[in-house]
Amino acid sequence: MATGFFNGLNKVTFEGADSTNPLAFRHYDADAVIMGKRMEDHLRFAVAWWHSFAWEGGDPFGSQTFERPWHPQDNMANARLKADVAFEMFDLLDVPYFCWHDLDLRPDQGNFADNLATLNEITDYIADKMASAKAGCLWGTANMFSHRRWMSGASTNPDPDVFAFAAATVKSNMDATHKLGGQNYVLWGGREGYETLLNTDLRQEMDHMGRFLNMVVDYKHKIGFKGTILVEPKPQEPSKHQYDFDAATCIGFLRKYGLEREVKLNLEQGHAILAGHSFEHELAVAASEGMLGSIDMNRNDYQSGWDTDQFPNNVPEVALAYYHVLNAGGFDTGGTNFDAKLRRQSLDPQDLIAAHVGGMDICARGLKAAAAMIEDGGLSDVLRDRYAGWDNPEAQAMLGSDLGAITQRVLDLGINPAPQSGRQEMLENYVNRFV
Ligand code: XUL
Ligand code: CO
Repeated sequence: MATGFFNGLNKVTFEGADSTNPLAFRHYDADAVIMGKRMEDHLRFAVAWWHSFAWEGGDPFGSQTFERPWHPQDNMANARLKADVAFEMFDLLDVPYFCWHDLDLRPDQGNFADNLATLNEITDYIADKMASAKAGCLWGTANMFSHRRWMSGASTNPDPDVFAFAAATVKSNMDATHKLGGQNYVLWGGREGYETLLNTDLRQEMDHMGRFLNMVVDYKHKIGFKGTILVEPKPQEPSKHQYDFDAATCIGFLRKYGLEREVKLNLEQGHAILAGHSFEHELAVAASEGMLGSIDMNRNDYQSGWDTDQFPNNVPEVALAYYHVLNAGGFDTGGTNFDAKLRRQSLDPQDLIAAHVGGMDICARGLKAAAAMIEDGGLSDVLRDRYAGWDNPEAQAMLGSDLGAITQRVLDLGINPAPQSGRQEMLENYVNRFV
């Protein structure tokens, strides 16, 4: 039976670029083929359960602004109602995926046995709904940052009992993700870091985190989970310093603990900005190591210095992001999860739909621009020409040589390099032709 939450709203359809309907797609045409693949299969959109259904509109200065029929979120009846509404929204948007934390689906029960029982109960309920729905699970994860038990970390907690609680929690969430046919399992370490080094043994905490992640990978193989294990870099917030600072830091960590072939990265636009990078930097770093797994698409405020999780709306940024995704071969098990929330004044059900429609359309525009740049080949030509000197066998031979022999070569040939223009403005103008 319909909940009536989205009463009066119809399934969103593609109406083309000239449409003025605010609740229609103007660019996202799921079946349109781009570079040999349907748009839906390129973008693999997912709705985030936490921002769309669990977040109540609070900020540091005020609490809840949203009033939803599934409030208060402290009982299983309302958890089921929330799931009913979620699936109505997935259907209205025709999205192929959703993502969740255990805590978004049902309230924390205060002890592990009841957490396990209620997680199984709500994910059975969701599995039933999935049987007659299009939307599948892109990824699941455990919220190991909200409850006070996690305040000093989960796998990095100085208290071994918290490590144990974290291990049991991740196991139960991997089981639930597997049951729902999840394509990936994510670990974001919001409290895996520190507030002050005065009370922190950084080396021991990182060793425990590395050991923990190895147990996660072992368990994935034990249960035959075919999805990808993903870690999600973010430099700070909620911890002052988080160990998974950025893509490069995570890659070094994964190599140190022998996980570089088992774990990939879930990269988020806003987290890149917080780390002082651009999103395309993070994507390019991960792709260069074959570790680009999935993306959390959103937009960060460039002034606030905080994680604002806004819906994306900047075509040039999004186009460059998908340029790197496409160059890396596109998504395999990954996808585009909207880790984005409404502004707290956007109270109405239709704001939820409009936010996703806009986000999906921006991503579609970005994807089309990225594909056009790749098909045109202008940027790859520039790279080829810029590094062409290295095609020379004598240049290649230097890489197997040594400093003394290279010095002799500089003297013998009188090598004196002539600087070449990097042509940055011309390249920026080139990109603007496509966005
Ligand atoms: C927090 C964040 C998380 C992860 C999943 O900044 O991005 O929602 O995506 O735990
Ligand atoms: Co995220």
